[in-house]
Amino acid sequence: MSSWLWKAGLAGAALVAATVYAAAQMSGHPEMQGHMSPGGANQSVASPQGGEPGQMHARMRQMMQGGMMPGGMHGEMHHHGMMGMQGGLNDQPTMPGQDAFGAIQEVVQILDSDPTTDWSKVNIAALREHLIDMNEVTLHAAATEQPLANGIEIAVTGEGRTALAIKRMVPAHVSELGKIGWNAKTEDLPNGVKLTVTSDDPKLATKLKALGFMGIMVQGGHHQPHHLMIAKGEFHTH
Ligand SMILES: [Cu+2]
Repeated sequence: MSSWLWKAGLAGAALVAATVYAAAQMSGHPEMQGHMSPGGANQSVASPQGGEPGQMHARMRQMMQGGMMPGGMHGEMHHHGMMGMQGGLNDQPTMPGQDAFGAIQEVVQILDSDPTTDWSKVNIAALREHLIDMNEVTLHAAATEQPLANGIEIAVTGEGRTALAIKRMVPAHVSELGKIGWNAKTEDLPNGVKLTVTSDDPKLATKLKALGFMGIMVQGGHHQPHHLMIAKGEFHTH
């Protein structure tokens, strides 16, 4: 169906794209826009040679007119996957710049697209503070690891904000380790904490020594749900 589109040339294709875009807007389904191709929603399925000039124009239109719409990122990423393989010249980057910036951007998009979000409770500043703590603990804390017969003992220390972040995050992580059945504890140090993790299982004891401080800190996968809770104002300690 698209051969006439080619012959119609750039202006014609752009006109079709604009019409389809306008129809999508009027239909009251803004989420369709991210998936729209100039010949209609089915075209990309029926004829996957989507590198036509018209599609480029449709995409640029989306970027200009609808780039900031709620849920728009999903549409953009959908397009990125298709366009990326074709090496489209007008392809747009998806990396937000910094990991913490991207984490906050993702959470704000989730809150934006959730009609039940209570904006009177939302606290993005608290999430930012926690992500700064994570940065301090991940990148700036000193971890002195001491192997034990049945596990590992780690002195985690730092200066100023780093020490505060260690004291907030590492003891909180111990309770998360308890949930996955690991035997962990912390003791206070003047500029951080001493983290001890042990096991009666010799295999796990060997693994603990191999994981070391950061390998142990990433256990549990609880940060993602906790970040959303912090942003929603439903979680005050981490
Ligand atoms: Cu976190």
